[in-house]
Amino acid sequence: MTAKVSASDIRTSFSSAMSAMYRDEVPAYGTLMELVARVNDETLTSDPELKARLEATDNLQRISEERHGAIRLGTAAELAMMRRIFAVMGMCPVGYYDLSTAGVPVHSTAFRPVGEVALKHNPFRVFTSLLRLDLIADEALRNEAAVILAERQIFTLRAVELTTKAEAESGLSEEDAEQFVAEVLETFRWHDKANVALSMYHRLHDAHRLIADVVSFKGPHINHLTPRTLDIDKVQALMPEYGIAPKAVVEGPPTRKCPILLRQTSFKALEEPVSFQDGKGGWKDGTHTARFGEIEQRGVALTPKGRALYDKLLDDTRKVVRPTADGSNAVAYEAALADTFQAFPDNWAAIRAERLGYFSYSLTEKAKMSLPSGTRDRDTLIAEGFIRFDPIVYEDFLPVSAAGIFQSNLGDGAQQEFIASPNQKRFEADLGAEVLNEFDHYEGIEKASFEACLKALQTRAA
Ligand code: OOG
Ligand code: NI
Repeated sequence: MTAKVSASDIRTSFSSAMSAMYRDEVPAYGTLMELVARVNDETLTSDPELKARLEATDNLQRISEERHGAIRLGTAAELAMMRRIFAVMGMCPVGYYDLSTAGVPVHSTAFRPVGEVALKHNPFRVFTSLLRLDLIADEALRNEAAVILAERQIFTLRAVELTTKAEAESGLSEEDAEQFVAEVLETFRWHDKANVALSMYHRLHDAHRLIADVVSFKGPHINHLTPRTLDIDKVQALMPEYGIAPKAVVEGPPTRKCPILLRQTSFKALEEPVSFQDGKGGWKDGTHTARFGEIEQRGVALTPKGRALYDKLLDDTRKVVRPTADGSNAVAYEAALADTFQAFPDNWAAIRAERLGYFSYSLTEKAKMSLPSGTRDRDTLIAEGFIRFDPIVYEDFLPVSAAGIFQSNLGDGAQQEFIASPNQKRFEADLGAEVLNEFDHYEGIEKASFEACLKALQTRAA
């Protein structure tokens, strides 16, 4: 039997192949990567404490390679197959996001690695949405769209074969893994020839721009790829200097000393030439706007209590000022956000003491030289300097932010109302699996880290 490549190694190859392809397809993504690398270097140089913490927790390495992408799928069968493909790369569906409330006719999950080891190896994630034709009022159009989607095949035959083989043999050989990456990449490729006629495209587009984006093409082109920055305000400020126009406001929490959850900003989608079918076997020129750039800064994962506080403060802010698409009230929004979030403690000790965030525990240098006096109490061990705590990175997404990212790329006048109709059960039936609850996952990591500390102390005491 030939040796198998680990799922994490396949994921790493895939993530870098995807990055190379997107850089080729969307040059502004390459520019953004350069800018992010520069800002990250500068941030680490000017903040030795941050650098030391990232090194101590083995998290420094992953940051320059870290990114997430997003795709939008059309059918349940596509979603189910996508799940099997991501599983070969060690990526599981985590979380359920209902975006109908925000005027986007999709619901989503994030495929990502779980567990500390896999995350440190490579935390590549793909925010994956499924189009909800059930939210489209026009029944005739709904049926036509369903027919078009049912006919397309977004996966290569070989990608499906290799996935089946990986499932049967619990992994892939090096040669198969290499081919698997190349074949799966095809699904994410941009197609400049549409699947439909221009008139159909316009009808879909009039129903909702997102429907046109999903139904008109042969495959679910990757629509953005997002590097992680250590200072999003700096990148946002420098973007114009690099010839990139950022969206008006950064999504998520305000600037803080201790970052929480996730902050994101993006640049507007590009209008790209596309050929549409003319119904006579030829092509007709048109354009489509879908692909954009985004950056993110990640902070501590919040407990349900912390998340409830975050949601409340964001909601309170938006009652005062709701950011408009044209950015005309950006300054007022940022001021209101900063003001409201005064209520969220901004030092790690308080965030931990109030059980607002998740932390991982590890032994200090002191604990390696001397032993505590038998106590197993966490707070005492921390107070006496035997155990240190570090924030656990939030690895997921935020529905309000995701909606803001979607909206900033839907263009003016695209605001549309849908009846809120979260349907996680339906999504999971289509997916063919349940999505993992993110809170349970973070809690497990926190608990395991503390138990490992106790075990190490006990072993040495014995
Ligand atoms: C996905 C938007 C959500 C994020 O970072 O919140 C997202 C999409 O536009 O398909 O990627
Ligand atoms: Ni994104």
